[in-house]
Amino acid sequence: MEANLDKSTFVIGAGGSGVASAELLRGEGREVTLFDERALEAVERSLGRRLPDGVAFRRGLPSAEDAAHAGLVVLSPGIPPGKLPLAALRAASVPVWGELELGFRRFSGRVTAVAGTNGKSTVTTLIGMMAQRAFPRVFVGGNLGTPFVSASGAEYEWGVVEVSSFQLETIDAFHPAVALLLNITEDHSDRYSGFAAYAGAKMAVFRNQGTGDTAVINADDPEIAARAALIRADILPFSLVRELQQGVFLSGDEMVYRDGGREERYPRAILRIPGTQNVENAMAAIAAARRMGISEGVVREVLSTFPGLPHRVEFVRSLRGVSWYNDSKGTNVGAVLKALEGFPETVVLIAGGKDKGVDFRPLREALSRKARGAILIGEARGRMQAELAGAAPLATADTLEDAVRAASAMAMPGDVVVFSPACSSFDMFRNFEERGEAFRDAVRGLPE
Ligand code: UMA
Repeated sequence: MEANLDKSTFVIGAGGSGVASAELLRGEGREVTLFDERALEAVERSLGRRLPDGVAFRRGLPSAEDAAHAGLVVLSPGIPPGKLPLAALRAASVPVWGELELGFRRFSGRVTAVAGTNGKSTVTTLIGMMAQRAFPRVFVGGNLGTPFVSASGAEYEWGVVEVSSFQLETIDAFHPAVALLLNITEDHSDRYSGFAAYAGAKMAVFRNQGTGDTAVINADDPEIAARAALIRADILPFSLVRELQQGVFLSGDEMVYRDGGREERYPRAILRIPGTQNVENAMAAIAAARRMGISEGVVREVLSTFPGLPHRVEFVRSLRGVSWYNDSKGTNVGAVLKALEGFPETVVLIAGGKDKGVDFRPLREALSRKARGAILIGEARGRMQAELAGAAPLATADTLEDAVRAASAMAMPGDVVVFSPACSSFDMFRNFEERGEAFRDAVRGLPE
């Protein structure tokens, strides 16, 4: 379905994606109405600025009657498509594109897209740093923070874009030359009808690929393996446990890259980012970067200097033999499991936050094996306590500061305390960054 550009464009959601989309379309001379369920004052307060000139604002979402007046709908990722009058829009032949789709249609270069429940931001940043050293003009962003639409209007060779399942729900022509799927574990159960729907949204990253394109997939992930037959691109897998003739795998202390008869070896020890999850992230980045034509030397240089992202199993402080880590970006169960497995030490876990409706029981086995105990906070703490009872000693706390004090009392010298919430932050904080900063402050405030 093609957009009717003589009619008004409805941009739904006035956050970062919506405002960047509205600005772009307005700049192209379109008539734009921005919709949001919050009042204009609240929207502008959180944006920290006025809406762009010439953009009309309407509180609420479009009704079925509005559909006939639109030529195109651009949807922000945080708003479920089901909140729109989809049948009326379809009847009026109005396409519904996500911000990712709009960004792709306006982008001048080739695209590498990074999808997966966990590791996306780290892998996007790694590939982005490699690409920026190899090519003069590279855009790095997407779900990572800078909306993809903001890349339009400039010339780029490559875009390295983190893509969420929310964004992938509303693609049409989006076609990455290199697409990565790092893993699929349960997340966002408050948005999807079931795991199959969530996994299906992630697999859409490969939908428009064909011969000549590259799909980098985690060969160890059973959910991806079960769906790999859907992929038409050339598959370059990575594995921690299996030797591959084609792909990247861990062999002893080396990450081995094999592609078309060529072999390169990257020592694991060059990585500054800790844990086996980061070996996977590095292998995914090697596969994508080499396929993008980035040299082996640049790949090595970035792998050996990248210090990791803030709020991603980030070291905060060592106090009385206890090491404290901030993993505020660990917003789902799979992320917590990866964080726990990444530490050889005994762990005290601080977790909890906004309840996304996921099953917390997959944490039980790792907690019983690795944890001295867990302190639970936030809206989800009651359900977490019920689902994790008996796996490890559990306590609850009303605030993050109280949780830090309780963890400090529980931890023994040689332990690690990690704040890896398995939940989003929106019950107590504005976002995961603010929550991670609050954790760091509380930890730094512990008396010597
Ligand atoms: N809104 C409504 N009705 C709703 C939901 C939201 O009116 O039902 C309005 C809100 O009042 C707000 C606006 O929509 O004004 C927010 O839109 P949005 O939630 O799409 O957020 P943006 O600010 O546009 O940010 C989005 C991504 N957010 C989400 O997917 C929820 C950001 O990812 C992304 O960085 C940004 O676009 C740029 O591409 C954040 C995220 O949490 C980090 N992503 C999820 C994740 O990583 O797990 C998917």
